Formats: sequence, structure tokens, C-alpha cells
Amino acid sequence: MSKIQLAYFQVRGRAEAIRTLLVDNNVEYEEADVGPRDNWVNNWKPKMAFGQCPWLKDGDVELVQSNTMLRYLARKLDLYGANNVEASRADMINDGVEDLRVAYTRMIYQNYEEGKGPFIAELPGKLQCFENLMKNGGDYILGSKVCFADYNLFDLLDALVTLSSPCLDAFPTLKAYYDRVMNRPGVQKRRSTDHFKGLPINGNGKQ
Ligand code: 0HH
Repeated sequence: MSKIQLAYFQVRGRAEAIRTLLVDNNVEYEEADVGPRDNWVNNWKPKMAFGQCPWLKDGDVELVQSNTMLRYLARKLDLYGANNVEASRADMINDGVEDLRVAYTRMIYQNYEEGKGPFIAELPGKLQCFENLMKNGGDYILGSKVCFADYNLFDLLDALVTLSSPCLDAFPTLKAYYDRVMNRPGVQKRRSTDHFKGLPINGNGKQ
């Protein structure tokens, strides 16, 4: 069986949760750089179903949409909970991550200078929602076993801590959760690679 292939710009962006999931679950993969811009526009973009990346290929399966990839890998690798209720909790939190990621990305790429302050000011209200969801729970979103949404929530928290280093200080459950995922051996394995260390979070140098 050939290795999974991933293609994306050389940034953490929307691919890092996927990369981390793969490494933490001992799945070997190959990555192609879709950049720089001319390469992307001429050789990749026209082939993408929605004109955007990341793109993932697993045998005959070709996917775009980062959350679809996370869910595909979750079904394949048993990272989607044990039943419909667990899967729905993972989906719900992943959808919450997506909402906050969209707001973060919009601020980073479209309104950094004026938008950063207000975004950070509104962050506690958003993080409180995740704190509430994780309180009275286990180590991870679904208890003792990691699920796909953990990689996505962790990756977003990581970007937010870079944006505002004290942002988790008022949220002890979330802070402990962030540290717990950070300290998973597979997560550390990914983060210790030269590839990870060389990647900016975003493509415009803002973080
Ligand atoms: N809903 C989609 C998903 O979740 C959204 C994908 C998306 O926004 O997969 N893709 C963007 C790249 S993410 C895209 O394809 C932002 C990273 C930008 C890095 C830019 C340059 C880096 C240079 C080192 N954008 C290209 C396009 O739309 O043509």
C-alpha cells in the first residue's frame, strides 16, 4: 500500500492538525509543497475540487477540505469515538474549532493591525465555551482516548497561545488539556522535526 500523500503550502495553517494526527498515529506520509505562488496557480489549483488546498490522497481516495480529511482519517484509524453520541461530541467541538479558526484566519490575513487587539479581547468569551465543554470530562474530548478533534483543537490553541501567550491562564482545564496533548510522545515527535520547526503558522508572517 502506498503512503498517504498530503499537499499544502509550507505553513502550519490548515494542515498541521492533519500532520500531527498522522504522526501521533504512526502513519507514514509524504508531503508535497504546492508553493510558490506560480506553482500553486499553474499546477495545483486547477486540479483542486474547490480551488484550494490542503489535498490528501490515500490510494484511490482524493480529498480536499481539511475537516473532511480529519474525519476520513478518524474513521480509518478509529479516532471517531465508540458510538453516534461520541462521534457527535467530537463533531460539535470540531465545528466550534472551525468557527474560531475562521475568525482567527480572517483577522490574521485581512485585518491584523486593527483586528488583533479586539480579537484578543474577545478571546476569553470563546475559550470559556471550550473550557465548559472540557470541564468534568476526561483527559481528551472523548475521555481517555484521543479523537480527531483533539488534534484540531490543540492546533488552534497552539496558534492562539502564540498570538497571546497568557490566553489560557484563566482556563485551567483547557490549559491542562493543551499541555497534555502537547506532551503526547507522537505530538512531540512531530514538533521535534526540522519540517515542523521551519514552518510559520500562517503564510503572511503574522502570528
Ligand atoms: N475550507 C478549506 C479547508 O478547510 C479552506 C482551505 C483554504 O483556505 O481546507 N486553503 C487556502 C490555504 S490555507 C488556499 O488554498 C491558508 C494558507 C495560505 C498560505 C499562503 C502562502 C504561503 C507561502 C509560504 N489558498 C489558495 C487559494 O485559494 O488559491
